[in-house]
Amino acid sequence: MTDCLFCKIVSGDVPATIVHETARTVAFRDVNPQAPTHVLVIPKGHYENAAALAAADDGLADEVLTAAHAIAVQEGVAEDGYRFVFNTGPAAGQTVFHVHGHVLGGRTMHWPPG
Ligand code: DGP
Repeated sequence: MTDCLFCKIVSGDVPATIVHETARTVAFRDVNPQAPTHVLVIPKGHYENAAALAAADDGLADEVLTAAHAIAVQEGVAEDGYRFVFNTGPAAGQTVFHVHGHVLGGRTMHWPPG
């Protein structure tokens, strides 16, 4: 999608700090980190939200999940624990409508989230 910020990160038109990449996923550091580790994992293809990604039903959602755990290991937060969050829809706080999972770690997380 030409008008999508994260599609522009995939294409290299918008710079980002890439920390992990596979054939169909890419992960980069969040510009406004909420934890010592805050990485966004996305499919390279454009899907509006987690529901659309799940509906793709071609294993891509699994690849995003697998990438998230690989990032947590790479960032050194897997052992202590990390959070993997998809804000899905405006009421949940989604502001960028190219599906992205937040990998958050490196500090104690609280529940319930705000
Ligand atoms: P969400 O609120 O779940 O849609 O999360 C969107 C995230 O995207 C938010 O944590 C900030 C991040 N973000 C927004 N613009 C940019 C950008 O240009 N570069 C990077 N690296 N992250 C961005």
